[in-house]
Amino acid sequence: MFRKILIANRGEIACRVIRACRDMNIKTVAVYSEADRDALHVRMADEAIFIGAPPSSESYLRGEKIIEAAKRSGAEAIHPGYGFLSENADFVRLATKNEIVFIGPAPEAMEAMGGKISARKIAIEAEVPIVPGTTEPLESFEEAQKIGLEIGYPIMLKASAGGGGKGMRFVQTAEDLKSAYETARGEALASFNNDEVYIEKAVVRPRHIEIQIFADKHGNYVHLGERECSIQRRHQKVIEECPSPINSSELRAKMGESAIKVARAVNYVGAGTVEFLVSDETREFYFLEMNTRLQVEHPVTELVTGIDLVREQIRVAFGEKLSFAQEEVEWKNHAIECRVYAEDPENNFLPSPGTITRLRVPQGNGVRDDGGVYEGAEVSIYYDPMISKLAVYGKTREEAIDRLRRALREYEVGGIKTTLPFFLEIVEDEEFIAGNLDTGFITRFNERKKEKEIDETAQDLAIIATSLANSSNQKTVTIESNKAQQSASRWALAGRAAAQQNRM
Ligand code: MV4
Repeated sequence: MFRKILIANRGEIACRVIRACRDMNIKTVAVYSEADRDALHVRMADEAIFIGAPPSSESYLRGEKIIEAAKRSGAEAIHPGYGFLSENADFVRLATKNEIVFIGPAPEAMEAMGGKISARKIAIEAEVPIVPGTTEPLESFEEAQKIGLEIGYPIMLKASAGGGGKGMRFVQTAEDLKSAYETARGEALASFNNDEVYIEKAVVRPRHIEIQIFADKHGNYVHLGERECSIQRRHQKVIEECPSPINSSELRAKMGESAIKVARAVNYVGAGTVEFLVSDETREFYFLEMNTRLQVEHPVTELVTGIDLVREQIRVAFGEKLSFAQEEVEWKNHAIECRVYAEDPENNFLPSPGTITRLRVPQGNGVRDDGGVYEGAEVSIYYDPMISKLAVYGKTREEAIDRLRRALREYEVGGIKTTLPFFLEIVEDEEFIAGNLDTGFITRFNERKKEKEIDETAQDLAIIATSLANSSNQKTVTIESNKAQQSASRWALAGRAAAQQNRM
């Protein structure tokens, strides 16, 4: 086995990988930027090497500096985590040239899945269903018009180089096409330096369900089931779970088989994720894209399968066979993960950097927290503000939700704002509890919340009106109605009270 691995990442995922290495008796090397001198991953690793200024373009994205650090420390392999260099084919080539093992797939597999159009072509070859649409970039607006009519509205315009919803437009009718076409291309060019866009039929109220796959260098392929990721905010996942509330063992087997077909088509090695859109009505599924890395939400799969994905990645990269066969994979219990961010849910999820003055992480039955911070640590403005992933499991979805609520209540973070209060509201939401999860969930959730606030304000006003009518003392009434104005939103007030209680 490897004796030393360099982790080319930071935050919770760097800590996660260091823990797996420690399990396996492998020495660890952290890299860090100026902003991360005191970061948790630096404290946890056996060694740490400084790689540059805070902006990731000057540190965590500098392939040559990281290779140099690996050579200097004698690390035989590099684990990239997610983000940063994890899907950079040139970095893989640079590592290979320097005789360092990249823990992940070959650069060719990465490139094949890097573009959405290229990925769609591969899926067709592999006889896996894709969302109906084009498999070449649109040449002109006129062509878009023609195809739009053929496919039928609504349609989606998507950037070939896209990701994170950038360069993506939902187009309801032919009249909206012109402006959508222009803005999608403009956004694609600005974000990816590539203005290629293509058309997909819009799937109505789809679910986003992905399949975890794994392959070794000996031609063995397995799938580890699905993760339901339909709850997204601005195309960022917020909550992930397994099984999907619409899971059946039949659907899982079918989607798993399709995911393996896609992976095989590019000779994939290591951990990968194949994303699908699933129609809520028909349960039909369509290939969307493949992510050629370990994903943020991998703990959900670990909790239900009992397989350590990072350990398996390391074993496979070393050349060992998968430690299990498909028939041995069992799914037990129900797992749910929340991404805890240093963001203010009461202020449009604005990042909330600063020093964590108090930290109490939930524990107990069915709770796992993958964190990247400690009490006294600084959440910097330079990187993704996710501070931890709170994952829970229970025998049933109900039990998992009960434990999630308990864990969220136990969680205390002081000094910065976090998304914990937002999750506390979601676990109480009837639609979430019912498992009615689709792409529109967060929008509907926000609308329900607004309605509730209006209701409560109306109730407040009714109480004031009553007291007005009943009161003979004019002065008291004035004070009360002032109070009512301040508390235009009882929810906001409750939030502020919670903030004062928990985080000061
Ligand atoms: C779609 C879609 C409907 N039809 N594609 C893809 C990337 C993801 N971030 C959003 N994507 C979507 N692609 C077709 N053909 C709807 C979405 C979508 C979505 C998907 C899953 C979860 C949340 C979502 C929110 C908005 C749009």
